[in-house]
Amino acid sequence: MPIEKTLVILKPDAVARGLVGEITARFERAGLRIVAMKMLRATPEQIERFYPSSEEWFRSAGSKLLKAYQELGIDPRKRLGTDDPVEVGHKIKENLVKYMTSGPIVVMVLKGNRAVEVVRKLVGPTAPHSAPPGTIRGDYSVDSPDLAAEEGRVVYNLVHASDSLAEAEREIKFWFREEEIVA
Ligand code: IDP
Ligand code: MG
Repeated sequence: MPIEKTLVILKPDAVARGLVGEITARFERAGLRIVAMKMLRATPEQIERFYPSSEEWFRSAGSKLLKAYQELGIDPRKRLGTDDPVEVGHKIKENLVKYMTSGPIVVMVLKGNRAVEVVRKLVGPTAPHSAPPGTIRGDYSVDSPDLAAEEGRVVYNLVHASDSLAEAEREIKFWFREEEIVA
């Protein structure tokens, strides 16, 4: 069945900038249906459990940041106290928790043909500075990993969207009870 459900989170920067309506309208305009939606203030524990905690995720996230630091000429041991990719990955997760709990968020389930892929396409790639025009991240932000690294935070990129159908199923269950999703 190509009809899928996917999870979208409007992150604290999207809410703070008053972009909830505009971003949501883009999904609706493309033909996706909202089947669940709520605003909440996430706890650090929730965000900690929501994002992956595998060694593989820590290593990959840490390696990406170490590369950005190297290009900027920043010494990761001075800035983060370590240059071990896995330990750096843990620091990124801490910063992700700080970002995602810094203000209210809007969590929603979108339904439609190939919803997972279509939503990722509308959202655009992780780093807003290189996200193409027409995507949400490209149209509403100029943030980049190097600027974020310099300021000791994660990239502010407005939106979370599930990356695969399996991830979407887990993430929808994480935020919504079955009876909160309309048929
Ligand atoms: P995604 O949101 O595009 O799926 P993920 O790799 O799942 O990206 O990372 C989760 C979030 O962590 C990103 O949306 C972004 O806020 C932050 N992040 C990921 N990679 C980096 C990075 O290299 N530098 C800074 N922040 C990052
Ligand atoms: Mg992701």
